[in-house]
Amino acid sequence: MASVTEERPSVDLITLTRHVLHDQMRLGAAATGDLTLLLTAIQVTSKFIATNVRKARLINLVGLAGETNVQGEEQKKLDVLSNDIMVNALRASGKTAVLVSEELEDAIIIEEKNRGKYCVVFDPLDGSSNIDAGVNIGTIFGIYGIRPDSTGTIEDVLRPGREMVAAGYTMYGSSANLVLSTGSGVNGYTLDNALGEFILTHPDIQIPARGKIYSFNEGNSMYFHQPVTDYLKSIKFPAAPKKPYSARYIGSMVADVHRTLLYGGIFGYPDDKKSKSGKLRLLYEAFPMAFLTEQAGGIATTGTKRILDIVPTSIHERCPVFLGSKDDVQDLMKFYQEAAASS
Ligand code: AHM
Ligand code: MG
Repeated sequence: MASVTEERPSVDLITLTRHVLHDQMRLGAAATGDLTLLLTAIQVTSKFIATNVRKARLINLVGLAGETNVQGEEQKKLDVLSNDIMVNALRASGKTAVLVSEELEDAIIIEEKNRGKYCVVFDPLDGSSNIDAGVNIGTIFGIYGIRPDSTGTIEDVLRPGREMVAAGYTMYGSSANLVLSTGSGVNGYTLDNALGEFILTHPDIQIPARGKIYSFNEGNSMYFHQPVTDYLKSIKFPAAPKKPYSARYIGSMVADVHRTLLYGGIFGYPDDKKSKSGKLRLLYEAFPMAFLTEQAGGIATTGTKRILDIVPTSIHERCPVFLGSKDDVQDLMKFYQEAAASS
């Protein structure tokens, strides 16, 4: 028979706010509490978006923006609504100076009265092609501090990803999972709907050094460059006694990266003969995911260079992405090195 203590629910829940506060207190006087407050604003937006994702089908949130409902009110597509939720909450937090969203062509420079010292780059609802099918989607975000003496300009976000002070995502699936790094490891939190709090459920996430899963959109195979084609062949037709890798591809970066962080393996969205920089956006997709991957002990590369070292030249630029387990990504990189050596 199980003992009473084994059956007791946990009575010491670590909430995201408590965990971040503790993390920031370690910095002593250097921590003003501003980042904690900003992260609090972000987790509130995640709860709000999670609620809307869950009831989307019921309240006509799916479908195209610009449609009108029977009352003649304009319907907002979930990704447009999520963008509005984030912009409003981040502006109102008083902690931001510059916002970059996948949904907005231009960066938002926050007016003086609401201005803080952080810049947030985000994709409010990534994987939107999956919304109508009820497949996992997510919010991705990265945070920079503004440069000394800056009051907030676009230059504050045109900086390498390694200069981010925090990055994370929230995945909206069977539960909402927020995964965050403030630069000292990666932690995962699950939204307890009854409490309305994100609870620490995945402390100190470490990517296994090698996995057994590859995650690429192989529908693009005819466009892939040779190193990618050769690498994929090597994991699908390995020399005995090695076994072939399993394929898993959801088409939602947040879900594919989440699985990669937990189970290991490699996720890739390469550049190819059709898309010379790939598909994924550098600032608010590749950088935050590369930041988390490195913090979890993995590697994130374009195939030839570290993603976090890229200096962006525009806010919506794209970049090739390969990330995941150290050994798997290194194997992929060897194909690029061999191709460079023989050319
Ligand atoms: P989006 O920002 O328009 O949603 O596109 C990004 C998404 C990623 O979540 C995912 O990794 C990728 O696009 C999937 O692309 P594809 O459908 O070409 O495989
Ligand atoms: Mg996106």
